[in-house]
Amino acid sequence: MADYRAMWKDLGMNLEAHDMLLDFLGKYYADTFLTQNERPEGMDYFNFVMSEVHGLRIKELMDQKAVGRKVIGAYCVFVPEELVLAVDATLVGLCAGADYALDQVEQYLPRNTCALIKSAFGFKLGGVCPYLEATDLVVGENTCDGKKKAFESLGGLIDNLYVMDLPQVKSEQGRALLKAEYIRFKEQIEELTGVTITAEKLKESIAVVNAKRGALHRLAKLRGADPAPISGLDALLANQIAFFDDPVRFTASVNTICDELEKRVADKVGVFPQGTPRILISGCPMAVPNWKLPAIIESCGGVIVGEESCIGERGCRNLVSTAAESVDELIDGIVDRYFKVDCAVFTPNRERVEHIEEMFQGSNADGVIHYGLQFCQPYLMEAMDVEKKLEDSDIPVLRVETDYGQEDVGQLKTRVEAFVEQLRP
Ligand code: BJ8
Repeated sequence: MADYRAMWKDLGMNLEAHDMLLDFLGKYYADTFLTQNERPEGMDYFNFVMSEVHGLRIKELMDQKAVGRKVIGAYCVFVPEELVLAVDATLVGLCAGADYALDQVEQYLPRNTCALIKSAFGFKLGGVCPYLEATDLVVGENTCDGKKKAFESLGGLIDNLYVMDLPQVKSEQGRALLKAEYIRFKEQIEELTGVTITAEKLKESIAVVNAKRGALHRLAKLRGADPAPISGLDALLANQIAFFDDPVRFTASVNTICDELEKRVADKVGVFPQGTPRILISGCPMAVPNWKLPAIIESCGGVIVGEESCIGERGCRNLVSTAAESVDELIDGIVDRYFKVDCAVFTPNRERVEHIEEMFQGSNADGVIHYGLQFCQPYLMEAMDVEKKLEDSDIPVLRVETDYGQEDVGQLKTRVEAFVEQLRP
């Protein structure tokens, strides 16, 4: 990797702590991903992206900023990339999947806060996230109670926080709130960038994001084959990278790997033997480098064939209609698309179970592992109902509650191994 230390220093990062983090990440990535068998050649691109995740990609963002392009960061899939691209800005995901500076974090957040929120604070307090430091605007959102209150505290640590209010009920009023908030956000980013969104620009950006989601869907569908042409770890990685890579380049890279996978499917080439127990993961999002559970599943004799998660199907299903002429009508299309996101913060949230069943069938899965982050009330509470309904449909389910720590790896392995065995014919 080139020397980016001057850039990181300019961003105000803690260089020593960051060196240690990159060292850990590099080793963890190599042990988890590079040791897999039969990886598609197309994964070389994603290996490269990961090797430069805090380097070249940040340099690209800094180069864009140098010519006036703004960088907007977000913690939730409800922040519409279509609007961000339409003001000639770049959207990056800020969620993190590793514990960091926990002692400092617990001076701001109670211990019983989910790891995803704690991690966001840890990366800020530890000075190790160049994405956060590169942003011109950080978008928080009122979803779960944890995030809602955490953004109040985060506002004291950064000076560019904007909070989006989001509905929790799929009613007419809920839809009206979402539309009002998207219009408020549009005005905010128009002011930030000095660019006024036109119908033409918005159509173009919708097409870019639709193409990205379309490519991820193509990838998701190919995983329905037996033998699975790509590991769950690699497919998850592509979904994770979708949150910070350049969208056009990313789409092309996913389509390239899909071409290769199509051939594999036709030739019946897989990463695991035909008949390997197939698992659908459902639940909380898994941000980089949260690979713990997927790595356990695939080292215990299972293959992951889908993620019902915001970093997965929930985040990329449904496209925005471009069959409209005015900005307002196009925004209606955006609202229609995002209003279908079945996050557990909604009540009631019946579509989610229906959707898990649909994915279970579509991916030819044999069982579902519900992944809930410790202290995540929305998903942990919803998990009980999900489990019951899936079992009523004779779908085997394993409910897992964990965090970003490694202490429970042994116990998780034992449970996952037993579940995978149960799925064998
Ligand atoms: S749309 S899932 S990205 S809110 S894990 S912080 S819910 S306590 S991440 Fe999410 Fe948007 Fe919903 Fe998706 Fe709270 Fe749970 Fe923590 Fe969570």
